[in-house]
Amino acid sequence: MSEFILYVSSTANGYKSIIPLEEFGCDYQMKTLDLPKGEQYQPEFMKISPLGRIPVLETKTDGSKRTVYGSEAIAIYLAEHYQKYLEPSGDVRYKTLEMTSLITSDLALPMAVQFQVSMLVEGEHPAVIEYFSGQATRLFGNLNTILQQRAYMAGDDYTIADMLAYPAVAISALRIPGMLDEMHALTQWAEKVGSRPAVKTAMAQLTN
Ligand SMILES: N[C@@H](CCC(=O)N[C@@H](CS)C(=O)NCC(=O)O)C(=O)O
Repeated sequence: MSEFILYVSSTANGYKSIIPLEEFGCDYQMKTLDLPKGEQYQPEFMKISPLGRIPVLETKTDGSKRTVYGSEAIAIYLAEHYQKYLEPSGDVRYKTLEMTSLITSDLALPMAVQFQVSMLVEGEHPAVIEYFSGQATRLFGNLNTILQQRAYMAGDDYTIADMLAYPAVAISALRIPGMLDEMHALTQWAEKVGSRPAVKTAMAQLTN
């Protein structure tokens, strides 16, 4: 039996958990949920996912069964378990946590609203889509500015913040055509992160 089970779907938030599992060399198994069918609201899944959402990581590595919901919490859990890619204390630790939170909340919000209003809400809502696309463009632009000043999201070294940011740039950002065209630091960072063997393996999952 695998050490970890990841309940996941083929979405940017799903890949935000597959990348850390690959980077830490975990022995894991994936259980995919069909979100349009509503499998995430099954009572059994709701017991381990407080909002009925993916991703959820399940493990018995620490003795008793543990479940962790959410890409940020999963990345922090794995980083602390393997003691890698998140400093145990000090400035870089808190810069890493600042960036993981920013990426999974501030940046994820306009992309999620933009997706839901274009794909899930009935009718045409151009003003809402334009507003949230503008918000996303501003925040991705802020990431670009940050990466003009440092090699990785939290400083000189690759951390869990880069693992969480990559799917936002490689998947979510593409929904706004041309947005990244002038964001050279961000696109160069994405090429560097995307060429990591673990990231390549992670991004090749769930494609069938
Ligand atoms: N903050 C969470 C967000 C997770 C999330 O939005 N999951 C979505 C898929 S990308 C979901 O499961 N939606 C199903 C639903 O709400 O019914 C994270 O970063 O992992």
